[in-house]
Amino acid sequence: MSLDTPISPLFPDTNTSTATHIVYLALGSNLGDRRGNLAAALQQLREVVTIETVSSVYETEPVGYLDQPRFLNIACCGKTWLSAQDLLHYTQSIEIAIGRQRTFRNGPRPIDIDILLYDDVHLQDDNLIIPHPRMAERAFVLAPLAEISPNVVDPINGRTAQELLQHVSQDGVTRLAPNLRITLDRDIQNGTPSVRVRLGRAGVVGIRKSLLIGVDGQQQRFDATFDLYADLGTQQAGVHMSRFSDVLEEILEENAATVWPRIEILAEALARAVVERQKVARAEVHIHTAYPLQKWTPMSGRRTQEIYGLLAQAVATTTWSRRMIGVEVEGMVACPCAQDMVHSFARVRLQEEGFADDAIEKMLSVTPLATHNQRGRATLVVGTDQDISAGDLIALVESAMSSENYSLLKRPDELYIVNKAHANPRFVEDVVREVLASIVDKYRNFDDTTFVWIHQRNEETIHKYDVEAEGWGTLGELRMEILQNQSVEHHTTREEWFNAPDSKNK
Ligand code: PH2
Ligand code: MG
Ligand code: MG
Repeated sequence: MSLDTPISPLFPDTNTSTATHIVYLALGSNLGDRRGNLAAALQQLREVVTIETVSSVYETEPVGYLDQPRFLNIACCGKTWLSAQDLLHYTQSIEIAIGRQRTFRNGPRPIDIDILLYDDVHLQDDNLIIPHPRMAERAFVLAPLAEISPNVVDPINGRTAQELLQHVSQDGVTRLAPNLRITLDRDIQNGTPSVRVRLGRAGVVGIRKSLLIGVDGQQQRFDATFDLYADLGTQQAGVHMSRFSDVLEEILEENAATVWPRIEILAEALARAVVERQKVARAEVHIHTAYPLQKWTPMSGRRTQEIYGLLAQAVATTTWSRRMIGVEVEGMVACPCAQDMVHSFARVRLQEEGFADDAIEKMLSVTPLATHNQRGRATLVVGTDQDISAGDLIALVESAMSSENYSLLKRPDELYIVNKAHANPRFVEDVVREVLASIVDKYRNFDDTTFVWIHQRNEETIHKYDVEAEGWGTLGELRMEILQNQSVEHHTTREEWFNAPDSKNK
């Protein structure tokens, strides 16, 4: 593909840039669900033809063999990369898939797909003649064709579709509808609910998409999960659930040429688009994805892929929007309390064994002392307009643990991290405090309104329960406590931060 060909972040392998042949097709159906059959045929054609225009739907009296139901006929045009013969084979496979039994010429059929024109090719193969040999005499072909392309020329006789149409009788050909959809007379979601009360969040959760994120040369494919919510006022029965996926599809496609640089910017754009499309006062979007990083094991220097979590959250209203970026990190945490008891116990035992006090102190200072260990799971979220590196956040959380952990460890690596963890015992609260202090230290130039939330759960080994600690606030509040030593009674919560446009850090 040439460099200036936009590569879709959603569909990087589509053939659209090689679809160069212009084709005109006629479709007809007079058995079963005629609209459904035509729609199914178009849907399958889209696999090989970039369909550009589809005509209105015409209801037509049968031509040729008369004792059969009326047809629905449409015409469409588009571009394909297939040869005429390959396209014929493909249309025949669609006809079979949609249930056409070979009956007799001009007989009834659930679907018939005819190639009318292929570039300005003249073709006289045994199985395929282009232009379609009977198109010039058939109003059920010419009416829809002239509608979408009045000036397209039949290369045999040099006449346009419009001219050809004027030379045939249009009796028995009626334009039925602008498209295959039937008009739905009600829109339940737009109705008023019987209980009038605001619902803060209604939406779709767990939409999955594989997409490219990153700047030039640093793009990475992510399998992301999206949750999209709208704030539902008192007057509307329901959100339009399908519009959420529409918005997602559109936003991702709209930026086909650029690729989203950062996941939280995508979340913010989605939240804005939901507000607009759902016509609501407020929308919220969450994105979650695994985030693989390449690491080296500490002693053996082996390459290992470690999986972290990457998340983004955004809120938008009609006038403002803001976003957060977050990471999920696992690490190893060694308990300082049990280690201290082991320390006292070891001193007593060494005394009982007759060692001198100064020898005991020396031994205790060089020997790693046992304690119970847990696997800590941290989530850190930062709300800011600044460009912030997820890798930095991961490193910051990882170094707040007693030790990082790895999916690949050779024996010398194991010894290294066990020693490292036992030299850095931490309570779950210590890890959380350490993260807050590191954030304050690292992001000195960030505005006071920057938001931080850190949560850690330790999966305890000596208990049947887990332990948790959580801290949050604006950088302003955290700085007051950590740097100024002044206690701040109330720390801004995530909800408050997402609802306070006045403190928005612009
Ligand atoms: N197709 C035929 C024969 N006759 N008549 C109408 N009205 N519409 C058709 O699509 C049609 C037909 C053979 O393919
Ligand atoms: Mg036909
Ligand atoms: Mg046919």
